[in-house]
Amino acid sequence: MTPSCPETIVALATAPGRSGVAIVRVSGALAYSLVERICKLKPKPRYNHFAKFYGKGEVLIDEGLVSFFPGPNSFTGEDVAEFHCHGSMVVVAALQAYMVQQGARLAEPGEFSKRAFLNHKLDLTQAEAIADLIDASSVQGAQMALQSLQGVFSKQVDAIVSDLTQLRVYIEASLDFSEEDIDFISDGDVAGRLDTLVNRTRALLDDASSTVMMQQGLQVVLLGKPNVGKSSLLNALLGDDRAIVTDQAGTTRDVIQAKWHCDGVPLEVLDTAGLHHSSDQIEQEGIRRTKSAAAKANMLLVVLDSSADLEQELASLAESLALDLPMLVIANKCDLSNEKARCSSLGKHPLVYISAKHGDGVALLKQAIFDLLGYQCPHEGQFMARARHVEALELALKDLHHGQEVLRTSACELLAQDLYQAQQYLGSITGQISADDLLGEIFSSFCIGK
Ligand SMILES: Nc1nc2c(ncn2[C@@H]2O[C@H](COP(=O)(O)OP(=O)(O)O)[C@@H](O)[C@H]2O)c(=O)[nH]1
Ligand SMILES: [Mg+2]
Repeated sequence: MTPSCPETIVALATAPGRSGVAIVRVSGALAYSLVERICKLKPKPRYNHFAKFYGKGEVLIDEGLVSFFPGPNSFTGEDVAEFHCHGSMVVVAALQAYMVQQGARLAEPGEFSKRAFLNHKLDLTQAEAIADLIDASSVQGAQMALQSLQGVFSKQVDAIVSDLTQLRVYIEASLDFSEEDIDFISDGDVAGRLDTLVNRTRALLDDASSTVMMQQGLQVVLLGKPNVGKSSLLNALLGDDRAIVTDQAGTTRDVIQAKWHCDGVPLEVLDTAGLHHSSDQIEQEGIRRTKSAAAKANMLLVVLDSSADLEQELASLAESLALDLPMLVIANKCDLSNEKARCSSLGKHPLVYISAKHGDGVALLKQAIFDLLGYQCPHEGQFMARARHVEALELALKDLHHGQEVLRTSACELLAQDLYQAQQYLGSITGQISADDLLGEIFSSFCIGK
């Protein structure tokens, strides 16, 4: 076999085990001849033949359906054959063993999708969506993965990449004419086009990161002095008596972990020992654990007593923690301080007045948590993204922001560089951008004549 003609691969496409039907799938140059040999027939493209399946030594293994999909109009883009046999692992093993004897090899995980990507049948996000669809544990997750598989996410990335490419082409071309007395930047509304690109990338990033939060979940830590109502709040969020609540300071000594499904987002909430100066050895260890849990969290819920001086309390807690994490301040026991449950702010942090004991303001708190995390509930047509895509969008956005800065202050060369990098990051999402694409675009859209 030459390297340009990849080996023929074979794998069980259905779940292993006893079942009514099992499907053995083959992809590669030997697919047709394997059908001929095993089924003693010349398959018609995309037709279901009923056939007997013969294995080593022409022994009859099973009977079932066989179909052949000639490349490039197949899932992988290569010749593909599917053998539908009875769902017996003995039959499957015999079929596969015979195919291997005839020159095929067992496929590696994901190899069919990888070939589909390499043969441009799918882009990377679509290939990833197949895995996400298979792994989806909820109807919503499956629907979102299906949207990605149908190219909803890729189309949005491609649309941004296309506009970014046009802007790059314009900037690169204007560099060639930099001696001439033309103001390319203002004539081409470069700043306006760049602002639009930033806004669209940010919107896509918000959408993408929300779906990642939905899949991966987040860790949220309840922090505060003893007796402010952290454990009461945990119980109110869960709607369950998970943690012991008493009016004695130091009731919670260890970190308590609880799963909280907050409108479909799996959050892990950690209730902790109260932060204060203590000479008690057990409490000291509890406080050490509180700090260590806080350092690993995605977000801190700082619980204060609403009758205290909130600013001062927050400052002293923030000082003892010295963490740079998203922080939501909760003024609890609003029933005692005659405050209504409501949203406000404390310095740069959002603030929510609640009564954990009476359950007032818990809905406001949920929304404030989502707002601070930048989480948006899935909308109609919501696609599924992965952490890799979020990272690429963040990096692209960073470069575009840098581009906005250099446009205000200095040369076009630096802007061209930022746009180039942003394009690489965005292109890495779908796996479709290469240097050749840009060259093609430059030559096709400009007739510079030199
Ligand atoms: N009135 C009132 N009491 C509360 C509220 N939240 C908690 N408490 C009381 O405050 C005391 C300490 O609560 P707890 O949840 O154990 O505080 P923690 O030490 O921060 O975990 C208990 O007696 C609770 O019943 C509230 O919203 N209103
Ligand atoms: Mg407690």
